[in-house]
Amino acid sequence: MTVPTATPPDGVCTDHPEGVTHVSRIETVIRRALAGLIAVGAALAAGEIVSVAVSSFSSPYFAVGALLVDNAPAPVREFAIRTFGTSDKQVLLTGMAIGIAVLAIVAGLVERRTKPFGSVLVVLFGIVGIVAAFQRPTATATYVFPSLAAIVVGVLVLRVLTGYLGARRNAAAPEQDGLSRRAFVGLAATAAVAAGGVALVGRAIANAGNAISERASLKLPTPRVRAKAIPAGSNIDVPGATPFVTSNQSFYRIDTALQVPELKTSEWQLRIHGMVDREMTLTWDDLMGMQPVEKVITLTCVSNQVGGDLAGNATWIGYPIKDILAKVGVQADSDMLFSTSVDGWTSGTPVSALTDGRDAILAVGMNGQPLPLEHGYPVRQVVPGLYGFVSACKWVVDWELTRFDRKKAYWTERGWGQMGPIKTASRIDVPASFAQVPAGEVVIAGTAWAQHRGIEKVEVRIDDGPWEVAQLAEEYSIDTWRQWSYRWQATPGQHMLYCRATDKTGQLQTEERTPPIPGGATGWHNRVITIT
Ligand SMILES: Nc1nc2c(c(=O)[nH]1)N[C@H]1C(S)=C(S)[C@@H](COP(=O)(O)O)O[C@H]1N2
Ligand SMILES: [Mo]
Repeated sequence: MTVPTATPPDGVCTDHPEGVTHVSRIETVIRRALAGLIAVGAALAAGEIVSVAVSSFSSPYFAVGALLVDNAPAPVREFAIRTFGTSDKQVLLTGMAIGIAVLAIVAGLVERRTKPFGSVLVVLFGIVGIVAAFQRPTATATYVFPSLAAIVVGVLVLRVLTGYLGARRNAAAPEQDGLSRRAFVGLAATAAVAAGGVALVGRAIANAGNAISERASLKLPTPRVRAKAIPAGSNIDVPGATPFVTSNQSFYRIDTALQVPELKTSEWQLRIHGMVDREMTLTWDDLMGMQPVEKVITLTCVSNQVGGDLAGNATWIGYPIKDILAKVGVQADSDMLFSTSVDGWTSGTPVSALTDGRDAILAVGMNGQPLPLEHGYPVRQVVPGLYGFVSACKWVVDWELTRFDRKKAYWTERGWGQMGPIKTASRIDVPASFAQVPAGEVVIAGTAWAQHRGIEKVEVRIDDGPWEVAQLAEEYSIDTWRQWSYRWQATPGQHMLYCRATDKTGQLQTEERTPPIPGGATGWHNRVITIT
């Protein structure tokens, strides 16, 4: 940075009849840093508003984020999910914002009249945005515009705020800002307010008449046959126990989407192609002309740790996948349904699991409402017995019938398994970890699942005692989880509680502790509590 050797007091210098300003070193640094921040903020705002016109997926900020998500090495991703859980996206976006702010300050500090390093940095950011936007599955040539707008606005604002554009050049100190303090503050405030306003207006336009407002008034089709009623006995009457049906608000959410796709029913299509006798494209109206079914199915994520809560049970409304596959005619040597989401994520589901008679559905409703946007609005897949990463494609828009030896889906490409059968699991929900409970009768309660095989038995062990059979809640179906409880005469002291389940094929839950990757965690859940 060029700083005048003798720093006169701030303000207008009386030596210069033109009113050229001298600025102290510290004020110069602050001005430059602010100029960089405001310029880059304005650039991002410009990118966002143009992306409203192009496509939300063309936003340079989110495109760069998506690029990071899709290319994060497996250990980094594992760490992020373990450490931040489902707030990993917020953490990434915040981290990006901090990184960008630092680079923006640098850009401001290094900008010069004839050596515009800061502007070059802004252009480089923009180019990264363009490259990232073109990686989006929906990219078209127009995806260049948001980043181009960001570049133009960023460079212009930076040049103006550093006084290199539109302000009088200071002949005595050509690298010094030619702006008076008042002019700088006025321009900086104007640019900051304008950028903020543009960003807000962009949000508002994007939200008007979009999928969110459509969903609020969407009428779900009425299934002719409702799901079997949930018997009262499927819920256990223990305070703190996991409810049999998970509300949409508390249903776990796992996906790679930094921006929840906003797809309207009128924009939704499912193209079915590949190893089929008749290619077909389904629209929302086509679906509405078909017979919906209603099913209660428990979903589970392969990333769930022993004792973890990445599982949920809902009543789904949708269309049997096997009926749709029958319409297109799956060729005999096709063994995989390769599904693609509108955000580019893919899953590969064994055709056998979709046609063997189980309730695999193309779902449009969840617990009596249209799918929440984060759970796949308007259409997703739900397949009993398989982990979500091989089966539960949200925002699904493309089905290719293919073979496992020809294609690999998103997570399989990143080191996870291929077929994804759900492993038998059981967990203790009550009492809480490290709870202090008075001696006497203590109810231990939990959840167990082995979707599409069913839960036969759950056993509980206290410390090194014998395994005792727990009481099972009434079974709804083999595709749903099952609650259990055990009454224990607790004696004072610290105790370790264990549980394990046996599925209906007679297979006992695996004792050996293994991590979630590649095919789901194994091991018996345990919990330490203190009886007082
Ligand atoms: N488009 C898309 N669909 C997806 C995913 C994803 O990342 N993108 N994740 C899958 C995984 S790993 C799981 S466990 C389930 C979770 O569904 P939920 O978020 O509705 O609970 O969605 C599946 N469908
Ligand atoms: Mo998952």
